[in-house]
Amino acid sequence: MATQAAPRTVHTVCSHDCPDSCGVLVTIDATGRATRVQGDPSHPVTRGFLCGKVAKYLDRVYSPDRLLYPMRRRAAVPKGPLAQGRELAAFERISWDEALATTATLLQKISDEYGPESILPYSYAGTIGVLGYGSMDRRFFHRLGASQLDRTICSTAGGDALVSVYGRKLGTDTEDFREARYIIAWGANIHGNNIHLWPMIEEARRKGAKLVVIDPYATRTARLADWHISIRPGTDAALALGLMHVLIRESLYDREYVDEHTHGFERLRKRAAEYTPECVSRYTGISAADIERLAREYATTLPAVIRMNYGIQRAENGGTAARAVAMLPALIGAWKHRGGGLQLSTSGAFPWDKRALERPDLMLAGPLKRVARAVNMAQLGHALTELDAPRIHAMFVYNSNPAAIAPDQSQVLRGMARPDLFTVVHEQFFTDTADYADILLPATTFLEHKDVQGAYGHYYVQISNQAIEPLGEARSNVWVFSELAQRMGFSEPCFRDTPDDLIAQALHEGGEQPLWMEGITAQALDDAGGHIRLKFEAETAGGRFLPFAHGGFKTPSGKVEFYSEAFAAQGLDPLPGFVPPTESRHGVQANGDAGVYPLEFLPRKADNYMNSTFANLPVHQKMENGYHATLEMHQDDASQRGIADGDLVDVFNARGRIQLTARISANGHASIPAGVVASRLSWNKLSPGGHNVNLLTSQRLTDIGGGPTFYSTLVEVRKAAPEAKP
Ligand SMILES: Nc1nc2c(c(=O)[nH]1)N[C@H]1C(S)=C(S)[C@@H](COP(=O)(O)OP(=O)(O)OC[C@H]3O[C@@H](n4cnc5c(=O)[nH]c(N)nc54)[C@H](O)[C@@H]3O)O[C@H]1N2
Ligand SMILES: Nc1nc2c(c(=O)[nH]1)N[C@H]1C(S)=C(S)[C@@H](COP(=O)(O)OP(=O)(O)OC[C@H]3O[C@@H](n4cnc5c(=O)[nH]c(N)nc54)[C@H](O)[C@@H]3O)O[C@H]1N2
Ligand code: SF4
Ligand SMILES: [Mo]
Repeated sequence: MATQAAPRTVHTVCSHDCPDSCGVLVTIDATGRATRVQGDPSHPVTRGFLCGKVAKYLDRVYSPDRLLYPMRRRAAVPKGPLAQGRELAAFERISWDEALATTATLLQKISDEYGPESILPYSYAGTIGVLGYGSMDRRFFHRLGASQLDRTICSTAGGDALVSVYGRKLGTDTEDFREARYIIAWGANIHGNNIHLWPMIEEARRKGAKLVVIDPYATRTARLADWHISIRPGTDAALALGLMHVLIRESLYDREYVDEHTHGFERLRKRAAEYTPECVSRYTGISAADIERLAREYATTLPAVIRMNYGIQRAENGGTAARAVAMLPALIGAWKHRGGGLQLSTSGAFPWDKRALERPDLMLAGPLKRVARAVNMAQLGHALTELDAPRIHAMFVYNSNPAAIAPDQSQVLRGMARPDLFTVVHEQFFTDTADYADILLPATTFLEHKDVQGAYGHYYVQISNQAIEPLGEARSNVWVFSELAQRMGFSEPCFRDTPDDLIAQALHEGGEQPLWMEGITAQALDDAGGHIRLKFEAETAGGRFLPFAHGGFKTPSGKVEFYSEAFAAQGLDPLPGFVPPTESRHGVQANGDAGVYPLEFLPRKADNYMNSTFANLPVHQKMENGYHATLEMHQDDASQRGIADGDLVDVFNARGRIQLTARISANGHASIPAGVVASRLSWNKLSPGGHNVNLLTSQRLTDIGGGPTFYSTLVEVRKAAPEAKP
């Protein structure tokens, strides 16, 4: 990158795992240093502002704690937690040449000895840039014949549920929320996790719209809403069925839309008939009158839109819950109106050329000569300690911090501590996972590499340019896997593709571009100043996008599927129904645990971190101040246990015990209802006792999509014995 006249501004895209995918303008000074980040004012969703986390991004990019060169674990140092600031002593600096050569040699040896499937890639969405998330890395592991990773950790329960009903992951346009008159935020922490939707909602409210929040926890969004419905965790399917019951009983549904566009209404009607408001009230803790009122308001205040987010699908029955909620807009014909419908994810609108980027065909060209087995990332503990045929002997971690974010942490860490496991970690910081690395590689941030990006919360394609030179010897994901492939002797030309080549491939440049992507090229993105809206014009009059106003379902029946023949064929319930999570107050009979561990635990995300990202940075810690290592409890639960605000408490179940400080909301302002306790995700090494909330979560999977069940966790809490105080 030649130094240009300064100061100058470079268009980048925030690549953190957030629906908003903000356009970020970076100001660069004469020395090539970034001096300012700012939301792109010309981006219709970013609208010139960034969230608090990324407004402080330069503190992260230029943090003194960045990993700046490759390292190798010193021979005598066992794998395991290292105190923050002391990590360097456990490693010795090596060159990239040596790091790559050692990695290639060991992966080859392990592949020869145990078969390539004994190698496990572990990555998620540290970056959601199209190249950084999955391109050269996938090619590499496909050619190697490594186990495939089933990337379930976040959204597969809800995603598969949405697809089972509509056949695709599309939703109401974020910008059209302005036109709504009734907005339900359902398991959606908009202020914490999706802030760029808020101005659209505010605009709608200024025109008289009502905002309803359905969340067990009183988020900032809930406190600012017109109506906060505090639902018991894991009971959303029951509520959705209760609403259907009222809508159908009172003929508030849209007969025309239902007749023309849906499949299985009569069977759904019978099912919903079982869910009277009284019975649903017993499950959800919401009064029958409120359930009726919500149904009536929702069906009669059009356009009505639901912002469903992933909060509801982190329960054991979360797939069915998302399915049931997703059916509501079809029942009332909400999709017909601009500003009506539902948004869970918009990611299905971006037709990237995934086959070209990921090259799954390379599995057949490699030593395996077949499709490799898939390992569920939500059961990493099991994979590293119990999986056989073959056993996992090497793990390559990038874009993820599994030691902190994966459930059932004690088993995960036991696996990661195995001396016979060869672990490579490509990271920006000394995370909890880096503490277990044999080889540690420094990674770039989105300011330091080029990428292209879509979004799961809007409909713009964006180009993210390289704004600054990589810090130290940091290198991008694309670079690392391209170099490694060459050291492994993979001769296919695709391993030499540059980021620009990959971007062109992602956009189908030089071939026939699919509908919605026509004319969107790297050059066009540059010319447009960084972002281009997907080309919906071909399908819609006036350029507004109403995804399901007139059909467009990609289900087997070609309709909205209230009843799923595909589920029936798999032996699953073809209709939505309420099955209480094993670990929940209604699951008592199912496992007997609720007597011992009576409190429902929500191990939530921090408003000022991004999963575990940012947790180590002082500015972000300061913003999160007051919540770090706390357990939010209702006064009643605290009093019953003799616990006062500020007391140190043990939070435990059969999987482990962590110590937190009780944070008891004053009466009337409870953040959480009685029977539910909540805490937030952070790094283990920054948590008292060295473990975060995931020590308590289980590897049980969701009913649909094989996702984790973080929000179906039972615990008990007691005042910590004085001698246990750290
Ligand atoms: N600041 C910040 N922003 C983020 C993230 C972050 O960690 N911090 N993470 C990013 C990621 S990876 C994702 S996937 C998105 C997710 O964004 P969201 O989908 O909003 O995810 P969550 O925060 O898990 O859950 C949202 C809300 O659901 C509530 N909830 C929990 N259980 C239930 C339930 O049973 N029923 C109902 N109705 N509500 C329930 C929680 O209390 C929470 O307030 O956010 C992204 N944005
Ligand atoms: N208890 C509990 N657990 C949870 C959740 C919860 O709500 N509660 N949320 C779950 C959800 S929704 C998700 S999505 C997962 C998220 O889990 P992860 O995807 O592991 O997310 P992060 O914790 O943000 O860790 C991402 C890491 O990637 C690194 N990184 C960023 N960019 C790059 C890059 O370009 N290259 C490389 N090599 N590394 C990079 C960052 O430094 C960071 O350490 O956590 C899950 N775990
Ligand atoms: S984390 Fe989300 S809201 Fe914050 S800058 Fe990135 S995309 Fe925007
Ligand atoms: Mo996520």
